[in-house]
Amino acid sequence: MTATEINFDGLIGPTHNYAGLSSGNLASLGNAGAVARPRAAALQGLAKMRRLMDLGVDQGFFPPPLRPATGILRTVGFAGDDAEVLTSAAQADSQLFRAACSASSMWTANAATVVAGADSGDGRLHLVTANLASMLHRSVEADDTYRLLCFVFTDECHFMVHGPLPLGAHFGDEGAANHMRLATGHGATGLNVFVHGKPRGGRFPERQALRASQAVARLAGLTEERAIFALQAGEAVDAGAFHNDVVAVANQTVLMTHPEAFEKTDDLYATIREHVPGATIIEVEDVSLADAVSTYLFNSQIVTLPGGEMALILPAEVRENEGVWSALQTALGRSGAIERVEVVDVRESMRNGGGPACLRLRVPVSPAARAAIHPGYLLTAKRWDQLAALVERHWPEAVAPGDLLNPDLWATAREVEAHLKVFIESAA
Ligand code: SUG
Repeated sequence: MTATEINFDGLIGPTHNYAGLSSGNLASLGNAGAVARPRAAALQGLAKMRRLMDLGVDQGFFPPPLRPATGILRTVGFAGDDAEVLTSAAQADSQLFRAACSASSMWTANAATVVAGADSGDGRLHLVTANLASMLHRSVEADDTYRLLCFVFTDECHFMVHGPLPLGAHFGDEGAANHMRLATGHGATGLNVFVHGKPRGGRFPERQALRASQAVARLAGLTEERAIFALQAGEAVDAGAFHNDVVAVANQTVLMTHPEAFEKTDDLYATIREHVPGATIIEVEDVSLADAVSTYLFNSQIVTLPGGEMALILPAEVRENEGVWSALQTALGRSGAIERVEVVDVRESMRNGGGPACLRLRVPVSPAARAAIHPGYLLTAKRWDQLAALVERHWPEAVAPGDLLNPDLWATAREVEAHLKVFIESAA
């Protein structure tokens, strides 16, 4: 089967802010209370999308759900009109209120786990919505995400969209951030590597439950030879790798990883080599876990370009750390598998612990499946220009913590939602 990959990036919403909501995410905690720049953030994200489009890679986007999310606040007993709900929630429980304001849906690597049609039990692409149960603000995303995915991927001949797993943290599921697919091509059958944590008394929460990964594999109909489950190294989680994509990234036959990313590294490498012909494992040596986390070297995207060569899309923080940059050059030079390196600036997202790879959900599709995707969520150069113009015109320049209580920001968010609806419908 021929297939290509579409990256669906989360468009960063107008309430982007630094609320310090994610335990175990050092950037989120370190920048709590700082002033955020939603317009710059969204434009940085869009510039990354455009860079990929200019490289010939297919690009889509997911709009931000409306925030603050009054629905969740009503569910837990706040009443009145929207302004009353928000004001009383802010007074009664400021953390819950900030959770309802978060623009965290931007990190679409956590929206769902995507299982390719070439691997699934029924030949369709499966998307299992992530429940994001371990962080309050992220769990708010799941229902909106499910609705969105059903809308974008409606055609049941090609797609099967699953709702979020039930039972909360017992089935904590963080989506594609803990899933890697290795295969000789996007359309070839591959090996799905599900990386998970386990409660072991470390410093930080371990967000992905093994049971959740097993459930995702089961729902997608993956057979035993198509799925492997690997435990994340406890040291990596303690160093701030709250998702596997902070310490490892894969594309087709290439796995680029920190040597201390996994608990049973040798077993994992052996399984990959056994199942994926021509597998290349690039261990980047001489980078501490602390530097991997602060630069997000492994939160880069590896993409296949139309000519077949691979490119690495890196955050600017990697280029600025001489030691990490030179370790990367050595590793890339040794393997020869990745021909091109592109540096992108996504600093506003990075300051909340989200690098280039966090901002995108990978969707491998056949030409027929691609044609069945709602066109409003796919980008062309012209539609990218229109989207960037909307951001320039409507997104606030700055959001400080106190601004989350300002009704003007809530009104701006509603206007943005209405403009995006029109933009999406205009493509249909
Ligand atoms: O879940 N940060 C996100 C970052 C997600 C990164 N995603 C991947 N690694 N795939 C998180 O921790 C911070 C929000 C705040 O503190 O305001 C936040 O949610």
